[in-house]
Amino acid sequence: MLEEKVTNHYDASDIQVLEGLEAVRKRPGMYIGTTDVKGLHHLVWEIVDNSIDEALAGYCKNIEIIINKDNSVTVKDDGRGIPVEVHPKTKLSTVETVYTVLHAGGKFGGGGYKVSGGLHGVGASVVNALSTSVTVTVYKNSKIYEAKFENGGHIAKHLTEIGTCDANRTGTTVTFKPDPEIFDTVIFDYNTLKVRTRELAFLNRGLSLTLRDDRDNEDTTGEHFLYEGGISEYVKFINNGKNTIHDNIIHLEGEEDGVFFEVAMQYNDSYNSNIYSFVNNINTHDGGTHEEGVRRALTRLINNYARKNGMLKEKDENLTNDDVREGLTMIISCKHPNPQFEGQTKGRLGNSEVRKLADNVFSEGFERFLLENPDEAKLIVSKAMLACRARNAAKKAREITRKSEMSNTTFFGKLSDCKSKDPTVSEIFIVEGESAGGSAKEGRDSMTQAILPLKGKILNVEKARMDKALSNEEIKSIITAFGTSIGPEFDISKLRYNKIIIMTDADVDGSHIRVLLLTLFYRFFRPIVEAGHVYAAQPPLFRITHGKTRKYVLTDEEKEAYLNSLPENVRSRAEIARMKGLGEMNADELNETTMDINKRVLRKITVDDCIAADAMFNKLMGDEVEPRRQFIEENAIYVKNLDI
Ligand code: 1YM
Repeated sequence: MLEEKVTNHYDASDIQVLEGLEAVRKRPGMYIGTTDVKGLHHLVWEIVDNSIDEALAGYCKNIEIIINKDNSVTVKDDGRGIPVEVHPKTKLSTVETVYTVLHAGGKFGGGGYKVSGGLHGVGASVVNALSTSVTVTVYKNSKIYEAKFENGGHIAKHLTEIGTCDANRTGTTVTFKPDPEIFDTVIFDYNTLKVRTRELAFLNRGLSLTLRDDRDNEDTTGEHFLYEGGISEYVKFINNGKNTIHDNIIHLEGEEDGVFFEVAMQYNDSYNSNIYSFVNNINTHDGGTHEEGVRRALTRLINNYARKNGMLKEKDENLTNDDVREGLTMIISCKHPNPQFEGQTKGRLGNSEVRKLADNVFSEGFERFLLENPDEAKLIVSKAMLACRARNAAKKAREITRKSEMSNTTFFGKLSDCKSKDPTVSEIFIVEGESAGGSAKEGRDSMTQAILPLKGKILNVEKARMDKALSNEEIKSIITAFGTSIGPEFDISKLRYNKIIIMTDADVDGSHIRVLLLTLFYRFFRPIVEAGHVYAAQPPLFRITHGKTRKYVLTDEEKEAYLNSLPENVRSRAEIARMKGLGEMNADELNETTMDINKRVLRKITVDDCIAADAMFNKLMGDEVEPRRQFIEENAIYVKNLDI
């Protein structure tokens, strides 16, 4: 009788549970954003977030993430272990409740708050809903407990004691296998997991995170990430390989009413800034009050210092936010019990009290730094003053650019524009070399295709300020052709082409030019890249002729595959020519292989992770030659998404 009652109860709660999880399966996007590869990796972070919460509460020191042979993922922590007692409302164990009831999580913990990112505690049940199997093991009270779920969250095994363990062993281990019916792909990418795992280690100092890939080799111990210096070490990591203008990284922190705020910074001698901010370990890519507080204080303090020490005279204009951030690498991290995320992508912190906290903590600490380190202070201020001068010079240069743009057409340089003035159908080919430019001009559809030949290598903007870039002829013609202007006047709505297509040779030189162009776009036209307007053309590497048939292929592999597909007697007589470069192709050939919208292969260039991209651009464009060389030779440009 008693047993029947219990069973009945489970049935009832099962139904409720499944309704909740069914909603997640019906609209996964609402819970994890997307069901592409990004959404897939999101599942890992939902589980890891629970471990990080446990670490932030002070109970967990080690977290391990393992990609298993079958592409399931295991996350282990040494926290207290998810509570195992029966939950009064659901009559299920708390473990099962957390994994099957939407909006469980924090409510069941009692006291304290969750400060890590994620879905406010609904993460575990969402992961369960989107997995074919989940196993949760809890080590607690000298016992080992296990619960299993299958096919989108159905309880397959209620929480059961399966053994005993040392009294001091506690923790939670979760293994889940994403549902291939939900996700476009269920193959985890090691590097994606690595970048974020490392970031979590930087953002949570003293916490040890280990990542291991068991798919090809079970003997590896994985990679360990543990940073006692926290975000200071993040700054050091980003500045690695750059010339810093002061040795010590400035690290400031403070807390008020349960809100913790910290910032780490160091200037290098480059002209770009790398400022990244986080709230509860989530990247606030659109900034917010924590960033504003720091920015306001930084600009005010540097101006005050410059005036007090006679570096800025009375008649001089104030340094701007942009001036004082040139060459600045900065990480801002805020842990907030009740963050308000704003904006369309929820990438902005809105809590107004944080502005003041950030300003106070930063101004107090940074003022002390300036006073105690006068040599470094002068270097920092001088750099901002140089930036100010360059900004004014660039403004003049842009004005000249705009004037000549309006007054004559010669300013378009060597641009052969298309006839259409409709940006939605127009495209521009940026072509390496004038001879290739000639063939491209002949082979194009002049209605919609514009050609801009580049004379030689364009300036490396990673190493040049905007004023210098603006005096470079190639860059000037690109800016004019695009129509968007750059810097403060940049306006993407004025973009004159829907597709910007980089057309370079399939050799080392071509790759180099392509990287220089990508750097230019990334630094000066980032919204254009983000909006998906930039492509790389893929000129063929081989021409295979047999009889009257001509076939162009892009890679050695394709060549082999194509030859193997031919009957033996045809294959033996096929002629294979290696295409020497764009300049060697005649107009028809170029049109057929690279420009004709029905036949060509384009690769879309994206910047989906600014931090990763920046690290790569620095490797490519920074002072160290060897990694650059190696990269260019491997020719693996930051391009993906085949678009035919
Ligand atoms: C590998 C995933 O989930 N660890 C984890 C989760 C919890 C706790 C400890 C925990 C929290 C609390 C008390 C509390 C969770 N507990 C809950 C709930 N790792 C992983 N480690 N005791 C243990 O918040 O008070 C949800 S998550 F709701 F049951 F308390």
